[in-house]
Amino acid sequence: MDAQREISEQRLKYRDILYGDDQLGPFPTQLLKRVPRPTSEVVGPIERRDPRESVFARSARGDFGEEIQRQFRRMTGRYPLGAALVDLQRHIAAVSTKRVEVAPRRAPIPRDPRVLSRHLKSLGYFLGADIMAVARLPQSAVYTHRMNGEPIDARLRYAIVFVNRKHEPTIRASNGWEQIVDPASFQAYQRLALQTEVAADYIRRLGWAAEPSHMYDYLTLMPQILLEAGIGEVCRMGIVLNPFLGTNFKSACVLTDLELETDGPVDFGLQDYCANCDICARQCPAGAIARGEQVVHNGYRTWKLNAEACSRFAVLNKEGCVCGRCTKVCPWHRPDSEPRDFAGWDGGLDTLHRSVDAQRRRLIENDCVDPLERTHKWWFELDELPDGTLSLPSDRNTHKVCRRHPLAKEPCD
Ligand code: B12
Ligand code: SF4
Ligand code: SF4
Repeated sequence: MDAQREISEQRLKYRDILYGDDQLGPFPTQLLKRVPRPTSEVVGPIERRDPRESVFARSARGDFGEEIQRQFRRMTGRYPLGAALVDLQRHIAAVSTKRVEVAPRRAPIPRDPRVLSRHLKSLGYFLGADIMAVARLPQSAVYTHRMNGEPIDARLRYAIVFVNRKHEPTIRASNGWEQIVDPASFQAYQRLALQTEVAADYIRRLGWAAEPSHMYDYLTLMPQILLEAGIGEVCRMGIVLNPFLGTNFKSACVLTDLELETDGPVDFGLQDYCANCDICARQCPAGAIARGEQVVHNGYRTWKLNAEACSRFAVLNKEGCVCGRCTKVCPWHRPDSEPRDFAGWDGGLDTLHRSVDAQRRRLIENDCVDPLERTHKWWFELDELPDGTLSLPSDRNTHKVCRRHPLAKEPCD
């Protein structure tokens, strides 16, 4: 059978899902308003970054002193569930070093970029992702080096983006800075690593170059890619907020030179929303989130996070493991954001903003304490000591943090 006839036959076979417009994943991302450029203004060249200069790498290196270095090294493993997740990480890292070669001959599949994008997004949903999107890869989002010092060549043109929600009932039941927070992130990171490793392996078998970029081997800085792929807009926290998930997600991507259709950036009015809201900034126990206006940083306008203050709190917090209080209290993180809540949604921003405003009122009325906190808490509070002994957590922060007003000197409850 000649290649052309084979492709026409495939077109007949897959016409419904791959050639149509049906929604592919659980959320109606196809209804979001697409715009030519991200809503974050770029005013100058964006320099590529080196992950070895991030606050995490610097904490591990000891740039912020011995205490931070020591606490950073045992951060996630201080809690037995975190330690179990860290154990699995070694196996995932071993998988990620074993990459198959790109097949010498390209597979007899349609070459239509739209069909291929729909195919690869469907693959992502099959592997368990919550949202999939495709972006033209901004070269400035590719790190200069891997963590091991190897220089990265930024030649691949597309990024297939994988988004995994952090386990919603758990995040809802936590106050944002307790022991479960980092395990909730690690659980999402591990799923993402497996999804992107499998997808990249598959694309190589089809005959195209593909490189996964995930927590165990980042090639890219994710937020700019998330913006270009239309996963969301940059919020006051300085990271990307998705209209369905808020910031309660983790992400990874597969870089490829397979010609794909891209999704494009979105605008759902977040720049104005965040300009008139500062709940995350007021609720950040480290005072790390900007309360004022956007500033220019590395060639773009953004609300600049005090990364050192955030990381310091996350590492030294004795009453929890890392922190995600900002994610937890943002009104875009709301109870009516399950896929079923968007079943009849027509893409109208009024409906979307009404549900966010309702959550904002609930938060303000309850002083940002979710009624489900405590009642839905399923995890045990335990500390794992370096010799493996488990004990009830006894360490306390030097000043007890108030759950309602984290920046206050004394707790009110
Ligand atoms: C190091 C790191 C941190 C550090 C330092 C971050 C920093 N700003 O320097 C600390 C400890 C503070 C941190 C905290 C958190 N992080 Co973090 N972090 C990372 C990591 C591993 C590397 C980022 C990095 O290299 N930063 C150093 C330099 C490059 O930072 P920067 O120049 O200031 O750029 C920052 C922003 O301006 C923005 N950005 C970058 N380029 C561009 C370009 C444009 C045009 C714009 C508008 C913005 C933008 O992204 C950077 C975010 O760190 C990334 C993973 C990744 N590969 O992207 C996750 C990542 C950014 N973190 C993430 C999350 C969710 C968190 C937390 C909520 C923790 C949690 N519990 O889950 C908090 C949120 C804090 C906050 N309000 O932002 C997610 C964000 C996803 C999203 N929604 O966009 C990421 C992408 C992880 C992932 N795989 O999904 N993190
Ligand atoms: S993760 Fe915690 S410390 Fe960091 S910015 Fe968010 S609320 Fe603040
Ligand atoms: S809490 Fe308010 S200011 Fe902060 S990211 Fe959410 S909407 Fe924006």
